[in-house]
Amino acid sequence: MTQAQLPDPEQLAVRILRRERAAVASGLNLLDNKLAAARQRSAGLLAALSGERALNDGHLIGVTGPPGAGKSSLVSAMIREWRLAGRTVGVLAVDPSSRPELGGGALLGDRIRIKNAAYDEGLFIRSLANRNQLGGVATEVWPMSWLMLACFDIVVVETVGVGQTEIDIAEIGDTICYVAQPASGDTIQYLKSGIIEIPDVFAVNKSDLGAPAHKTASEISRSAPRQDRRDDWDYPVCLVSATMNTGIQQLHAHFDRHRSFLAAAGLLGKLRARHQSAWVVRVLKEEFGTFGIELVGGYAEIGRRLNETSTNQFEECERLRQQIISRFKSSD
Ligand SMILES: Nc1nc2c(ncn2[C@@H]2O[C@H](COP(=O)(O)OP(=O)(O)OP(=O)(O)O)[C@@H](O)[C@H]2O)c(=O)[nH]1
Ligand SMILES: [Mg+2]
Repeated sequence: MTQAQLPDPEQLAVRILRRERAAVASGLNLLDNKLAAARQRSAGLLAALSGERALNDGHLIGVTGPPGAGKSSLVSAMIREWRLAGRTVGVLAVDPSSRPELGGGALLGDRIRIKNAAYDEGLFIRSLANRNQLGGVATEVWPMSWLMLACFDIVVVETVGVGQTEIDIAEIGDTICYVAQPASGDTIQYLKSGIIEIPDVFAVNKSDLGAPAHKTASEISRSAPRQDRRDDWDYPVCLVSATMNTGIQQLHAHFDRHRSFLAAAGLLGKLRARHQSAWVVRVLKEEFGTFGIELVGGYAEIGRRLNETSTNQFEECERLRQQIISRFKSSD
């Protein structure tokens, strides 16, 4: 794509804020484009979308958990409920299952179940297959979430797995929901060994299975409080069934309550700013390594520049990239 074919960031931002489907899709494609000219425009687009709204509105929810726990099924049940309540929803499915027995992707199955997905103006789903880089969530997921946050009430990022992916998703979402599989001791083991940080909300799915689900829920309730509490949040454990469509409203009430908790404690803006800085550092480190970071004065200097309130962090990131590149060149 030549520079002339790339969309104008200001115009695109206006259309994205109006939630025009084609504009949202084209914005996401732009953020996914790694060419130099596209990077500049991406930064411009994100800056145009980052206003007060992006810092304080919307709700970015990370849904994670082991393979097969029912994350995709649960996300589709949640979508139905949110849409019934008149809330708009954007979804980024980072690692939709490509298990062949599911016909090439659980999300595709969900799309069939959500029959009106393509016609529903209040719903946008983008799947990002194979974006679990080195076991972590790819860097483009944060700017993509940010774009969606500018135009949808709720943005869900679904990722599979525990370990690195779980840590990464914790650096993206305002609220992290961990979907647990009944009768699997994994969650408890991960919690006890500190492999996973405590998610904000636990959803024990498949409650229709009865006793195993109840047992897992009470085991998690007993284990979670052993962790060091970071704050006054109560880390609820919620029994749900994606297929029977039960417990979804309660789960949503916990999400809303967590968001209110963050906002009332003045933590929401801080959390997002922290996630944004972590992303900038990660992008620069991934591209240039520690040597590149040193070329612009090291982590402390980058942190200082990002904290200057007058700068937009996406644009500052692009300026830092350019500086590193030119210093690399002059050190030849
Ligand atoms: N009994 C029961 N089965 C469920 C429920 N939710 C999902 N399942 C089943 O569990 C399996 C996995 O569901 P998915 O939604 O694909 O799970 P996932 O966590 O997204 O899986 P991956 O994307 O592969 O990690 C499917 O066979 C679903 O039909 C539930 O509430 N009850
Ligand atoms: Mg899935």
